[in-house]
Amino acid sequence: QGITIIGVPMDLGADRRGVDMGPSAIRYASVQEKLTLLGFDVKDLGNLQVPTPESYDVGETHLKYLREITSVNEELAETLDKVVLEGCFPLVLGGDHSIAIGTIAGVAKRRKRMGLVWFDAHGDLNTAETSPTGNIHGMPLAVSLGIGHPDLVNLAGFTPKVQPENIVVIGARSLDEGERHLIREKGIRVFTMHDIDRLGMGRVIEESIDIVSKDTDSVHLSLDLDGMDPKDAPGVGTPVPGGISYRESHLAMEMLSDAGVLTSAEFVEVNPILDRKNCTAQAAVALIGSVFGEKIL
Ligand code: DIR
Ligand code: MN
Ligand code: MN
Ligand code: MN
Repeated sequence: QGITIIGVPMDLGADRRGVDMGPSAIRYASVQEKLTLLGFDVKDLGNLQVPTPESYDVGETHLKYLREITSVNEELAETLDKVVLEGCFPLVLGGDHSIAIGTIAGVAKRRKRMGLVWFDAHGDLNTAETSPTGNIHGMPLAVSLGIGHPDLVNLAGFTPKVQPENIVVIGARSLDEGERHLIREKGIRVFTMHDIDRLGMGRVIEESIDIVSKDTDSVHLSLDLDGMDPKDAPGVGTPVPGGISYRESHLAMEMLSDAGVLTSAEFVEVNPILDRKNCTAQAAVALIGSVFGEKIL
């Protein structure tokens, strides 16, 4: 099968600079070599063009860089729609998590019903009204549910992109008040770190696979590296202690791979400036290997 890589060097959606270098860091960690060795036909489209913050005004402080983030996401959605039409597996490299708005719009466009695995320390369920920061990287899951600024919600000409019952959030340990409300209101299945501690990652993923594959025709994995424990993935803008371990993350990817349900994936929030010898990008590439069937034996 073919895999198409797209880099999105976006750092307008978060406060810490340097996440725009994430796609390079992941490429330097040999993502293409790994996938080629696993037997895939890999095509790398390079990076989308992303405006530098120095050249633009931040705009409204409760939706920072809304215009620029919207236009990059529009282009990303169009690009991914083509990749899906070609029958290739889209692998998106970020960039901050605001790019999930375009990724999900692009991969959901031709699908009737998509499942979504959201691996993250955060809920990314804020709106301009509930966000404590105004950073759009804290909003993409809400936007994909059809909640948020109309320019973001209506991207690619349809809304919502996903239904709450087809979503799982894995690894949550830092939620804002408005996000907790939305989780309860929409009945979104959130496996917090508490659940992972109690049930074990194996059970969590078994239940997750049921949720995202029930009555769906595709499943997208949106993986924020800050879902992992900062000891194993220090190169992220908003690290939160007490996260998913290196092995638990691998088990999750291996089980998703064995289930054969994934149809697209994105790896976001790798920030090489805050990293230790590119180990976060290396962790991302190791996880990508497991997603595509790499085995220990
Ligand atoms: C926080 C941080 N909830 C916000 N979100 C992050 O700004 O909305 N998401 N870091 O990955
Ligand atoms: Mn996060
Ligand atoms: Mn984030
Ligand atoms: Mn996130």
